[in-house]
Amino acid sequence: MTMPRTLAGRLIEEHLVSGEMTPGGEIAIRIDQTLSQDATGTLAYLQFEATGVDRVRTDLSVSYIDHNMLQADFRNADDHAYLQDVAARYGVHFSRPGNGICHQVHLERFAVPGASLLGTDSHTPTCGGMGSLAIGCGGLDVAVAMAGGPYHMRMPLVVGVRLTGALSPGVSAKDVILELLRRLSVKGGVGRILEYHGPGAATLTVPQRATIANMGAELGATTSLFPSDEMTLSYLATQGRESAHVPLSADEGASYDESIDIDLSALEPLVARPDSPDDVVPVAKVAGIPVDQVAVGSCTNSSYADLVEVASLLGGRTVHPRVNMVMSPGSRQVLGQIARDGTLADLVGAGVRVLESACGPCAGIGQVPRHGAVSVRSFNRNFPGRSGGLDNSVYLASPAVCAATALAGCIADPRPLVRRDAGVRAQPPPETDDSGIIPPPDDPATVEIRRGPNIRPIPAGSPMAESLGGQVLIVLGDDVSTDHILPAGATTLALRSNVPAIAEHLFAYIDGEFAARAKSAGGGVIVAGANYGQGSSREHAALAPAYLGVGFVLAKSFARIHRDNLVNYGILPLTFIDEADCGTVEQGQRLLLPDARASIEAGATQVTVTGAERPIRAAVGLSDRQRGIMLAGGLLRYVGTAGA
Ligand code: MIC
Ligand code: SF4
Repeated sequence: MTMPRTLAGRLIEEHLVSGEMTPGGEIAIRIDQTLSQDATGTLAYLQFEATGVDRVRTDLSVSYIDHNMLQADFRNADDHAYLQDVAARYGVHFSRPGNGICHQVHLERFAVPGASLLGTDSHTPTCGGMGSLAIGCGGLDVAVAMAGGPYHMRMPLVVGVRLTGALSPGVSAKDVILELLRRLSVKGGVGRILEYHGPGAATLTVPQRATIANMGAELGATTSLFPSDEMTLSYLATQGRESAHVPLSADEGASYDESIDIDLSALEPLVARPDSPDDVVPVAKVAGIPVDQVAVGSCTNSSYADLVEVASLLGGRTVHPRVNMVMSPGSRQVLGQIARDGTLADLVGAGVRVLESACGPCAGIGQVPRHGAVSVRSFNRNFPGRSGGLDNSVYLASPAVCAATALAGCIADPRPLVRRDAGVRAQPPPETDDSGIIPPPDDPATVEIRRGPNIRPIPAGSPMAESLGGQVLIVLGDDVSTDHILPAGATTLALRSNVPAIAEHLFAYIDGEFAARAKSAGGGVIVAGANYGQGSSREHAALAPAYLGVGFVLAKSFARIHRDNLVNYGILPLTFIDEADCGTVEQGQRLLLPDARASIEAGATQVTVTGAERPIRAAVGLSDRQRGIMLAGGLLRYVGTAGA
């Protein structure tokens, strides 16, 4: 008799290409769909071109333009033109600027229950709300998947999150995931898939599930997954895609590696305080703090139902004079829906500033608030500097809390505003809009690819040296995010296709001298605490240090995507075996790994780093394949020599 399987276990098994499904072991899975966005996409497609494959080998690949839309100069538009041409040339659907945020549009128009989806963005698990096995990673891994290669990862633990009860009025799906962040922290999901089940899960709509799955990224989870059920079918029906529906759930009696219970009825509105998504408190604890900016949108909370709820809570009143309130609809389709049913007019009438369907202020791309501002956002991240200014205090909350706050001028509980007769629609009206999606042409050979001057070749890696090491360039604490390593925001986004230029911005908010120091030292070493590289999938946070000659990063632990990106670009991730050693390392010391190459070739699981107060034992933790990648000098060289 076969063992009852969790839904995650079943979907992984159905896509398994190699490896044993033992937690922690390396597995490879077949990828059905990929998505990319412009900020990470140019690198991904440059790398795809380098594979020499003449057409993507997935069932579906979509290239979205949603991040860098300001077009402050020619560089963004050059990236857009390159991405449009390369999509046409290689058989990729192209989602035009203005069509919406990749995760929202993918959920609406393309996500399929049971399919695997790999995306060049950390919030790709949003489509787990649809029952898709959706995983975020660096662009190079997606390039390999588009070329027909499988995706390699460590088999995660499967955590069953059993939901009971139902959300009370004024309490949102956002509060479910904030509650999990409160309980588990930004490290709590690392090496895990969160699988939601139970009677409470059945009460949630697909957009609500997508909000929860989206922000599982902030837990560090590999992905989050909901069953595909009647709710999924009714959502797909609104998208004219009923035929994509397959019922999916865990087998009866399936057992989870770990279990969590949440009673939805017991939840209250929650808020994450600055500067981390896991610093979560009940709204009552921060109520009354004066607020300068309220922003609703992002891939977490920009669905039709979210925006209708905001309009309903604003209820014909005007936002407080102190507050600048902005709203970005998740997709052109959502914008069309709220335009047609009058919601947009209500929002505009309330004094809300309407932005394009794009990421916008979520990653500091416009709408940077005033010096010292307090901003309350329906977004997913509030790491320092992400709003575009280091001196802002950013709180994360549901669209309902955002609406109540905008009216009050200070952080406020939405529950007193909820009207019984509000009649907020659970699902969007059945109107679809694919006018912003350009399918690939039948005759791609004739497509000429426009490459602007800012699109620079990716620096080639080189095979791993006999020894690694050098000056300790920086010593960092716990939970350093990729926003700390390589800031988001309009300035750096324009440089995403230009590695030498973007490398100048490494650690800009923490240590403005980093790039200069690394250059004058001819490279070196980074030392960090736990969960190094959490957050965004931007591989520039690995590629730029590699470009400046960083040979290894020694940390207490790593976030999944960043660790893989380091390996993919030939930087050796090492972990302290005795975490106390971390405190003995000082900036400016010279750390050395004398027989690095020989140790990796020999399959060493531990190495000794010299040069600090005392020798440091460090764990290597690479799979055989990753050793091959390290020795070759990065994934692209490895694929060229050993095959994916
Ligand atoms: C983010 O939310 O930080 C981003 C910007 O979407 C990133 C991708 C990137 O840096 O381009 C992510 O989440 O992976
Ligand atoms: Fe865009 Fe923000 Fe979502 Fe990243 S988290 S994809 S920047 S909306």
